[in-house]
Amino acid sequence: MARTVASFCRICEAHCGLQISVDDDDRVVRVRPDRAHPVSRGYACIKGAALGELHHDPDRLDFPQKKSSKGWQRISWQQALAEIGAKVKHLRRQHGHRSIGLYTGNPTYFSFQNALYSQAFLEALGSPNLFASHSIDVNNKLYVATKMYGLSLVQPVPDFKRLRFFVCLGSNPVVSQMSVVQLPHALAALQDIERRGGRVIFVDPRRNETAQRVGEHLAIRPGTDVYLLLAMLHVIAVEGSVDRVAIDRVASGLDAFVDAARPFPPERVAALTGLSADAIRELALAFAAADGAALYMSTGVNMGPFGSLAFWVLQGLNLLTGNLDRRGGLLVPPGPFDVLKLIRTLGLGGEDAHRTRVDGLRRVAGCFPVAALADEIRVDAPDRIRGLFVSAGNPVHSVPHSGLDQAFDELDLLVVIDLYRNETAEHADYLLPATDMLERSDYPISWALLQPEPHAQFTPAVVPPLAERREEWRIFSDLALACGVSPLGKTVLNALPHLNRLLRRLPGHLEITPDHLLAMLLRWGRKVTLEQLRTQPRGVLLPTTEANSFLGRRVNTEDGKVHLAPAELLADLPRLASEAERLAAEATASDKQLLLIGRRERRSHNSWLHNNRFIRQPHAPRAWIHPEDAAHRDIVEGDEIMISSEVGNIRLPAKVTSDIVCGALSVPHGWGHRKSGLRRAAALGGDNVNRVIPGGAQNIEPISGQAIMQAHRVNVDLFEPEQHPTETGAAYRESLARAVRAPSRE
Ligand SMILES: Nc1nc2c(c(=O)[nH]1)N[C@H]1C(S)=C(S)[C@@H](COP(=O)(O)OP(=O)(O)OC[C@H]3O[C@@H](n4cnc5c(=O)[nH]c(N)nc54)[C@H](O)[C@@H]3O)O[C@H]1N2
Ligand SMILES: Nc1nc2c(c(=O)[nH]1)N[C@H]1C(S)=C(S)[C@@H](COP(=O)(O)OP(=O)(O)OC[C@H]3O[C@@H](n4cnc5c(=O)[nH]c(N)nc54)[C@H](O)[C@@H]3O)O[C@H]1N2
Ligand code: SF4
Ligand SMILES: [Mo]
Repeated sequence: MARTVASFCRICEAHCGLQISVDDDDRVVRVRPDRAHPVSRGYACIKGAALGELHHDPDRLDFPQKKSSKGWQRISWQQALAEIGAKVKHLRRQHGHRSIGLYTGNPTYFSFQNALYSQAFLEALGSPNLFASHSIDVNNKLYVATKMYGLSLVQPVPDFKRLRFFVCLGSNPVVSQMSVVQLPHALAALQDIERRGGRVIFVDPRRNETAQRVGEHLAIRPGTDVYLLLAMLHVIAVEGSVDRVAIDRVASGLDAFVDAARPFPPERVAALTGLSADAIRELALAFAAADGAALYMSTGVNMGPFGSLAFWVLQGLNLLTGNLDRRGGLLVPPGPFDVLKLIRTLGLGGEDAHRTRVDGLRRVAGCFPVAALADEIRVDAPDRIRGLFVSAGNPVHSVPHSGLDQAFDELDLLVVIDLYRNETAEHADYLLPATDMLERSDYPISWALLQPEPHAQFTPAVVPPLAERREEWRIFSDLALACGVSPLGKTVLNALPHLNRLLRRLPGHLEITPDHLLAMLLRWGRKVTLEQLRTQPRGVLLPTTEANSFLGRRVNTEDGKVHLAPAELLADLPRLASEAERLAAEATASDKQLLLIGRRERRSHNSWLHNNRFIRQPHAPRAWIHPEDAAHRDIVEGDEIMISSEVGNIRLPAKVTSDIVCGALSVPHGWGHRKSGLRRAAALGGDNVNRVIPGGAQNIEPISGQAIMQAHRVNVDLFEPEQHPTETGAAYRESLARAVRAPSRE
């Protein structure tokens, strides 16, 4: 029956409300922003509008497939489950529980059922070998929150509606809608701050697309934000003074925290960051004086060489200036039920004793750094990883030069659960087709603590699954049964004692769906029930977060105080001095390498929406280079340039622009689909920037395991085909020519 229903997008944190129109044959004919949605209020980006095309894309995986000598062959679910189950049983028997691993990619955390059932599956198999995309994204934030607040998911969110001073480091909200905070239509929210007479300041080596439309811009040298933040701390707490009594009441370690800033007065930091000492001082003083302010940082800094130190100083500055736990500053929403308690009970988000075999790396928020995965597959140990499941991820493409493509070929079993045959799937033995977000029910639980405007919404599946696609909860439950273990794992069952009791009383064959679990969790929270959410498809607003509801009350450290001087962070401080010396020397050197940085684009989402015909990405992106750096290398707009590092090289057309600082080069990730089942994406050309970014466990931030992906030194030259005769594939040149001809829509 033709119908239009309210649902919401789950591609990014914003979770925009959508109106989805479906015809008599269950074809999704139109997806529009929902004006009546209480939080997104009619905002959605082109990716959300493209969900219908995602659902009907002819390149989607529709059936289980098995790789054979003749290529991919369609098989039945029954065969796939039986063969995978037998293989896993054999590997565990021969080599132990640790021989099985799981990588969960970014879309996992946008699916209640995938997040829950995939991790429960691995736990049921008795293996700690869980790897997740957050170690190539935000591990620094998760680690620092564990150290300062006792749990990884305590990530104070700016109170955008009341803020008067917002400093945004390394984020481009117009394009990304930010990260680790739920803010649909970020541009409007930021413009409102200015309209209220407040200030918005972007710190970015690029005058990014947001800074072009709102606020002020400080053009910083890549990888140096930590020095800027320390200089701000210097101005505020070394040169100035803070309310010691108030701080000591809720936090410990103030002196050691402030001491970290002593070596970094603005005058010294000016030479490192490329900002003037006056600008740094003005920023610090204005921030401290503002009536309601927030410092926020995202991937531009997370992925840099000092992501953890930077986030630590940033959190401390928010607290020292009295902006943490106040209206108009930053708040810690409690969620629809006690999410922190649940996480604590599940053992996620704190610290555990598991370590990787090779480098002894710790898990952060329950997961090992994916940069270590290739080593854990190749290590000469009896229980090295031999069987791997990859769910909603594309690590071969998204992890810096990782050796994963070769390591995956050494596995005895690789199973990929995805919407597409992506680059990782090319190395798999089995492909299992998952449902997309229109084909499954959902509640955005991973983001429940990250809502400046607390809100609860549930969506049932909008359409039935096409072909033989299956929901992840069912895939993981069936896999568990085929492997001879219980579908929900011990931790989930123990965390929900009433569920455990219920299960024992139920006849054995009855299934517990994600909706059952959700109903139980919401009932426990007593704020809203699933029945209510079913009748209000746009969800309900939850009470606004109270000021003074976090500090001294919900901080999860042993003494209930915020830890301002965790030993692990203090121990990382010496790295700052050696890098400062290197930066100072490079600032005066001639013939410089450029610092490679990333960016995102509106019509793109990591590595997975380039195939979408509705989005119509016109061409692969260009590398931004400053006119002086270009002139120095005889590069003009549209020229093909070669970017090379110690690990590889890539080629892209250049965009010459003074919107990027001299000395930096900006290239987005996720591109260069050549070997995959994404036919349209492959035709767009482009190259994968992760081929020039050094990877592996040597290139992670030492304490959090976050892969370092910003500010690597690269050589940049005009590409001259006659000097590289083997590099000129006809197809590549053709796509490049197309890219240069097409109008730039960046
Ligand atoms: N150089 C560089 N590298 C980066 C970044 C960068 O800035 N620079 N950014 C990093 C960041 S922030 C992230 S989050 C990672 C992402 O890294 P990954 O999560 O490993 O990769 P994605 O490209 O997001 O791929 C997601 C996959 O999930 C599939 N998928 C989508 N929805 C579903 C679903 O509902 N179910 C299932 N089973 N599959 C689904 C898609 O088809 C796609 O193949 O990349 C990181 N890599
Ligand atoms: N359209 C679109 N939206 C997305 C995504 C996407 O791929 N496309 N991905 C989603 C995901 S997984 C994530 S994690 C979020 C990320 O969201 P954001 O963190 O906002 O990511 P970006 O949009 O890449 O913005 C990062 C900015 O950091 C700047 N930068 C680079 N290096 C440095 C540096 O050293 N210092 C400073 N201060 N800035 C630097 C870049 O120039 C860029 O403008 O976006 C999400 N939303
Ligand atoms: S901003 Fe775009 S991708 Fe993100 S939730 Fe909204 S519609 Fe989806
Ligand atoms: Mo991300």
